[in-house]
Amino acid sequence: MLIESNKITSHNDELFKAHKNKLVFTASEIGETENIIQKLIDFQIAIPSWALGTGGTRFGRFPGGGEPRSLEEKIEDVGLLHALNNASGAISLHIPWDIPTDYQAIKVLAAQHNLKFDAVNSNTFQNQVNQTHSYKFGSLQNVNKAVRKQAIEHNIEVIQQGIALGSESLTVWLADGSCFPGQLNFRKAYQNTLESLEEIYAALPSNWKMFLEYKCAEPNFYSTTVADWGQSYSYVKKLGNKAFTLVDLGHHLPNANIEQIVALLLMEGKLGGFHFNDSKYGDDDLTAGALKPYQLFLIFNELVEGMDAKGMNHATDLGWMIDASHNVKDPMEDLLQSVEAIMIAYTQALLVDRKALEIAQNENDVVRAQEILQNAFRTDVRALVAEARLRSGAALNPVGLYRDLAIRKGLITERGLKTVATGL
Ligand code: AOS
Ligand code: ZN
Ligand code: ZN
Ligand code: ZN
Repeated sequence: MLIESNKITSHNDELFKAHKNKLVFTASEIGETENIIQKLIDFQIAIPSWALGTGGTRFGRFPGGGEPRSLEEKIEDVGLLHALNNASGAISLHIPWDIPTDYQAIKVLAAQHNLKFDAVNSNTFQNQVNQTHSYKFGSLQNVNKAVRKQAIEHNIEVIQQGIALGSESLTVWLADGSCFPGQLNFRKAYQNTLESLEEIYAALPSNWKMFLEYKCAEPNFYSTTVADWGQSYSYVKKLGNKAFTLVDLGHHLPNANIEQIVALLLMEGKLGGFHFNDSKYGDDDLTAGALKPYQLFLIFNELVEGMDAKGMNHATDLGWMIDASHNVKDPMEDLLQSVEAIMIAYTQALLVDRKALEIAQNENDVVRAQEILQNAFRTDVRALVAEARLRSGAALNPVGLYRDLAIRKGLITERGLKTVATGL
């Protein structure tokens, strides 16, 4: 299924007048907008291949139909999202869920949709068919060397797959840990994991990055071997300058100050990228910005400040990705909403008056500092985000157009009602 460009044009024509009025008003409030709009046009957020099917919980799954049945169809879905918002120009694959049969054809298909291949993800949290050893008691940490070897080889295989596709980073998320006190020698689990990661790291091409994602709990509920940013940092610091920490917003203990974590990792040159989502309890993987838009803004505030201080390119120097999927929404609409929330938070962070904030901080003017941040956060920047889409040929209202074109209905007609996306 493809969206014809005249459909986007007539959608935009219909909304144009109201949009222009709003844009003029926004510009009158904030002044210079051209710089911001260009930054928004450049900013792309990768879509994880596993988010295109309905998520689920361990209690049930309620698929909505028309889900992608193959890697090709996942690429087509991300292509649809990108056509609607021009901000989802990359797909992140999970191996072995997404192994291509024909690499050249897959690359051509992705290019037709203007998509790049973002980080490739390894999977040592599930046993795969025909696998010799089980990951029941962990993978890279395992007390059994043969299990570790199998997991290392899998990661190296994922790098090879990524090279073939033109990806330039590997994300490692480990479910490794323990469920009960006494089950694991923490120090030995750490050492085994480090040695395993070193072998994987040695297989990285020189232009590649390795992201080590941390997570406080789940599926192990007593300890996790890469449980928090400090632990991830301690590994990536030892591994070398191609290794970085990946922050998944849902992987922290309640009330963690994620923006401070982000600021310090960035300062240390060890922040690699993000998995955006939102949560109330744990790794809920809800739509980004659905619950805590102010937190999302505060994170971007640190990112913009820290990246600018280092002269980094906002669009390319960190890995931006969504990691969310849910049970009750159309996954495509959910992803459009996440991208929109991320773009809004980024735009608001660009509005922060840095000079005034610095003065307020140096004068210990707490009230002024808060007002500066909240003024930016409370500015309605949606017209700027929409303008960036308009200028790049995407839709002024992506979810609206998705619904008007009945895209889900079209996908169900094409693929059937009872489809199960490969993967989770
Ligand atoms: C797991 O909780 C992590 O967030 C992973 O990044 C990701 O969700 C997983 O690799 C997909 O199965
Ligand atoms: Zn994640
Ligand atoms: Zn997660
Ligand atoms: Zn998550």
